[in-house]
Amino acid sequence: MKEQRGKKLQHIALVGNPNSGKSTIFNQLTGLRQKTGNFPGVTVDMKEGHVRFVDRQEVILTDLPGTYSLYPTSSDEKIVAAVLTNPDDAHYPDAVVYVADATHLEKHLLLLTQLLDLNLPVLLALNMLDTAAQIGIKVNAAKLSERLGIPVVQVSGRTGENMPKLLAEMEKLLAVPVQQRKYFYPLTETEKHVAEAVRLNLGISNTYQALLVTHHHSWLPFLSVQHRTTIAAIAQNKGFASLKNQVDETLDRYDRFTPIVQDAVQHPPQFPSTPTDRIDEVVTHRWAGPFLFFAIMLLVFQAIYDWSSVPMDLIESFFSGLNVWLKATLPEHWTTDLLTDGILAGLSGILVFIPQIAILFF
Ligand SMILES: Nc1nc2c(ncn2[C@@H]2O[C@H](COP(=O)(O)OP(=O)(O)OP(=O)(O)O)[C@@H](O)[C@H]2O)c(=O)[nH]1
Ligand SMILES: [Mg+2]
Repeated sequence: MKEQRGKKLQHIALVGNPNSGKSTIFNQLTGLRQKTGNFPGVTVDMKEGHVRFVDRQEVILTDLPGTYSLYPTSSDEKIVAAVLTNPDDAHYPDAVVYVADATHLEKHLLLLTQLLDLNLPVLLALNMLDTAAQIGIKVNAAKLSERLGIPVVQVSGRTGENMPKLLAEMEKLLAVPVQQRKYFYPLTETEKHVAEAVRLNLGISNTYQALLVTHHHSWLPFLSVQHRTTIAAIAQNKGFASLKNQVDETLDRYDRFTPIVQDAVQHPPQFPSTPTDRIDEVVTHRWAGPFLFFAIMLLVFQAIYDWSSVPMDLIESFFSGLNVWLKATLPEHWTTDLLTDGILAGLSGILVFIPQIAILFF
């Protein structure tokens, strides 16, 4: 970690769902060129940059991979869960900027509510302000801020709108210590028992953090073998069903934040659907969806097993032609046999599968 006049620099992390615009905002704030892209999973590792506030205080900004919740399903999502459940991690943030897509807010707040329960200092950056304005979506930031109990800033990573305001809020966030919040998701009795036991055993300060550590004890990299054994014993002893609890917790969180979003977001009377929405309407339709799925599968099989035979036959006939020509041209010798029946035949046997593999990858 870099030091400033002998003082450790504070860390602010950009957290949010995939494709919410974290890397775009990271680039705006740091002046760096982190890769961005209009599909999930563009950032699969952490990237750090430096940001200087108006009072010249410097902080480290971390661009984390996108994740839908702290219940990860892929290795890049696990990075986020592993950092945020371990205050001793070198990347553990002093504050979090939660980036959400203002045009799809109803899908973006699950992870934020988990961060609230970890009692992290967090502010909500409502991104894509430009698109929201274009399609007539208005978000009442003051209402959202009041209901969630955190600062809310409306920004556009693409146009750079309100970036100075975001910087000012980030600075304030670091300056004011966060009070112990009321849990957004009140744990069930079993969860409380398990989490409290794990919390006391491992010396964790936050109950929700202890619950997450319990859920993920089998893979969290910072846990010792002894800790894993202890947690597994506690979970088994209290009849803790990890997967079921994760599902129930997620549904409960949705039930709690959906009314907040509905209250704060105003859609235009005739909500114009985006191209993605129109595609979704067809491909996820009750009848058309399965039909399309089987049609695409059929197309894939047809392409792999039938259409690919054309380039395969071409490759085969090219090599057999070459083989015949070489045998007729070269003198009869074991090196000719090695070249024709050994090397060329072997190559042909491998290359003949390239069309099928290429189609499969496509
Ligand atoms: N219209 C609009 N598009 C934006 C804005 N911010 C980001 N985008 C676009 O949204 C897409 C995703 O942006 P990224 O910055 O790669 O998103 P990310 O959150 O880093 O995504 P992951 O790395 O996959 O988690 C890109 O095509 C951006 O150009 C914005 O304010 N307005
Ligand atoms: Mg990214």
